[in-house]
Order: sequence, then C-alpha cells, then structure tokens
Amino acid sequence: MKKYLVTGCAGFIGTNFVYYMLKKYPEILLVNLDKLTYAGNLENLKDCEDDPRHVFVQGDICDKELVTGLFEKYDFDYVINFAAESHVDRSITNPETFVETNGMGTVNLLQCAKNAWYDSETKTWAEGKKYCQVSTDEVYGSLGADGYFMETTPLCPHSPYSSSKASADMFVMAYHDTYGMPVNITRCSNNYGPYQFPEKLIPLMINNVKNHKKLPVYGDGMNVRDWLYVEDHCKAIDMVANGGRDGEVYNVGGHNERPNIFIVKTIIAQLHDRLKDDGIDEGLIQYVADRLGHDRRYGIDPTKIKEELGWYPETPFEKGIVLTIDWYLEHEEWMNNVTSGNYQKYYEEMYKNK
Ligand code: NAD
Ligand code: TDX
Repeated sequence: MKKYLVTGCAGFIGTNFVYYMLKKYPEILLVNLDKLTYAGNLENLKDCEDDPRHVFVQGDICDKELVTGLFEKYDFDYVINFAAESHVDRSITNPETFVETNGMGTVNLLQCAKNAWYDSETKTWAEGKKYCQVSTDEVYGSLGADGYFMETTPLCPHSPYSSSKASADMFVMAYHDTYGMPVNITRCSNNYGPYQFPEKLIPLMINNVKNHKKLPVYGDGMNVRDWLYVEDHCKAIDMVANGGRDGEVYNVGGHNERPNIFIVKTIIAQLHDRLKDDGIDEGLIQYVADRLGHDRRYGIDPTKIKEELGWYPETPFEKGIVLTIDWYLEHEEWMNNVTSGNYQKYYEEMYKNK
C-alpha cells in the first residue's frame, strides 16, 4: 500500500485530490497535513471523515518536529505539497506569509523528506520515494498575445505570490541537483470547480451574481487565463507522481484560454437562465481599478505531459462551468458558512479602494 503525505488538502485542489485518489485506489493511505488557515475547511472533507485511508493532521508545513514525527510514524512513499498561500491579491497586501509558507514551508518538507529517505552512510535514496511540488504557471510570468509557456520557459514571476512559488520550485530542483532527491514539479494553469474559496474569480462571481452584488472586474477585463477543471488537474498530479520522469517539470493546462470578462458574462447568463431571475444581468458588472502588476495572459503548452504520460484535459469549459455552477447552487450552506465572519471583513478591505 502506497503512503502519501499530502499537504494543504483541506483547501480547494487538495480536497478534490483526496476524493480523486480515494475513488481511484482501494488501498492507499493519505495523511493530510493542513494548518487550516482561512482557506482550509474541514467541512470539505466530511465525506471521508470515517474513511481509514484518510488521516487528517492539523499543523504547519513549517513545523520541523511535527513533519519529522509524521515521517517516522508513516514511512511515506510520496510527498505531494499543495499547501500554500494561494491568492495573488493577498500576496500584494501581505507578502511575508507567502515567503514563510510557500518558501520556508517547502524547504522544511524537502529537508524532512531528505532526512527520512536518504542514507548518508551509503549515499543512497530509499527505493520508490518521490517528492512532488504542486506549482503554478504564474512562475513563468506573463505572455503577450502570442506563444505559450513551455517547461523550458525561464522563470519570470511578478507578484509576491508567484515569486514565492518560483523560489519553492528552485529549492525543489536544488534538492534534486545537489542531493539527488527524486522529485517532480507540476505547473498548472487556473483551476476551477467544487470547493474553491470565493476570493478567486469564478466562485466570487457566482456568489455575487446570486446575491445581486456588483461584479468587480479588474482593469479592462481582457486579462486571459487558461482554465482547467480541477479534476483534470488531480488526474495529472496522480499521473506525474506515479509515472513522471525523475527531476522533470510538467506543465498542465488545456488550451482553454478565456478573457476574464467572458467568464463573468458566462456566469451571468447561466445564473440568469437557471434561476429565472431578471435581477441578474450584465448591469451588475463594475470595472474597477486594476490589480497591481496584473499579468496579462497565461497560456500553457501541455505537449510534454500529453506525449510522455498520456494526460489530456477531459472536461471542456462548457461542461466544467455547468458542473461548477451546479455544485455551488447545491452547496448553498457551504458558501454561506465560508462567507460568514471574516470573509465579509476581507471583502470590504480588499475591494474598498477599487
Ligand atoms: P487553497 O488556498 O484553496 O488551499 C491551500 C491550503 O493550504 C488550505 O487548506 C490551507 O489551510 C493550507 N495551508 C496554508 N498554509 C499552510 C501551512 N503553513 N501549513 C499547512 N497547510 C497550510 O489553494 P489551492 O487553490 O487549493 O491551491 C493548492 C496548490 O495548488 C497551491 O500550492 C497553489 O499554489 C497551486 N495552484 C493553484 C491553482 C489554482 O488555480 N487554484 C493553479 C495552479 C497551482
Ligand atoms: O474580483 C476579481 N476580479 C477580477 O477581475 C478577482 C478575484 C479576480 N479578477 C481577475 C484577476 C485575474 O486576471 O480574474 C483573474 C483570475 O483571478 P484569480 O481567481 O485571483 O486567479 P489568478 O490571479 O489568475 O491566480 C490563480 O491561478 C493560478 C490562483 O489563485 C493561483 O493560486 C494559481 O497559482
């Protein structure tokens, strides 16, 4: 039975990954280490709380003693590091926590994995171990109208978030190049789907549209993101962990580029029709001040993962957005719970000067 340390899996992608893996592998152990920041939500995991294949541990990836103890207890085969501060806007107002979790947290995981897996006397790594870093296309910077990010594209991050993720990627490669640690890095484009915290574009807009709140579109609304349904990302991570070549980076994306305003108008049209609500129309759109340093376009070339591992994005956007809206409509209580309390304060602070 393979044993995984999965971090940050009370958040959006990690939650989806836990369900994906439990469905796929009858025999597996997933030890889920999550600090439960504002973005982590144990309610997400309630459908597997009685499943012995999933063990939840509340804690910080920066905590050396805790992580060392987990390696001693479980003798992991894999580490898959999802844990991160993940919101670009928050990184602009508070960069330090991004350096701590995304930078120092990653280095702590790498060091604990090395201590557990590397025999310094024989200078050998234990068989069958791998460290996987869940990274982002944002480490490559911003594209103009043409071209795509390849794995060979130089790192050129702009925001404090993407800089902290790029720094983490460099440490992962440093552990590979210096100590021979078996590693992979995945760099994925924008995900959407169930359990995404409504600070990110799609769930924020769904929630605002439903409540007839203004829809804050940054700048001219023509920034382009390459949207990927979260389950397709989970599948890619599993394939890379189990079949990726040692020391390689794999880009994950789906040639599914859309300007932000297209996304917002799609959500308006969908909810207008499905809720039969005439209060929902494009008059809700409000163009607001642009995000500082706003990357113009992301576009992934996923040829490598397709050719080497046979991965492809199975969910077209037209289907994925319907599945996503369905999920949020069916999980009104989830949305109410995550948007009560601190969320209101966050929203007022983040959007007051926009
Ligand atoms: P998220 O913000 O929804 O979840 C992050 C999780 O990490 C939360 O459960 C939080 O409690 C936990 N966490 C934060 N700091 C921690 C710490 N110090 N120790 C332990 N746990 C901690 O993020 P997400 O959208 O699910 O993203 C997951 C990963 O995927 C991140 O590494 C992110 O950079 C990467 N990624 C995200 C996207 C996207 O579109 N969301 C795209 C590409 C890559
Ligand atoms: O209110 C908004 N209005 C708006 O116009 C918000 C929240 C966003 N936007 C724009 C900014 C971006 O161009 O929408 C686009 C998407 O924004 P986010 O959802 O914040 O995502 P992004 O900044 O692209 O980063 C995401 O994808 C890559 C994730 O948050 C990262 O964790 C991931 O690495």
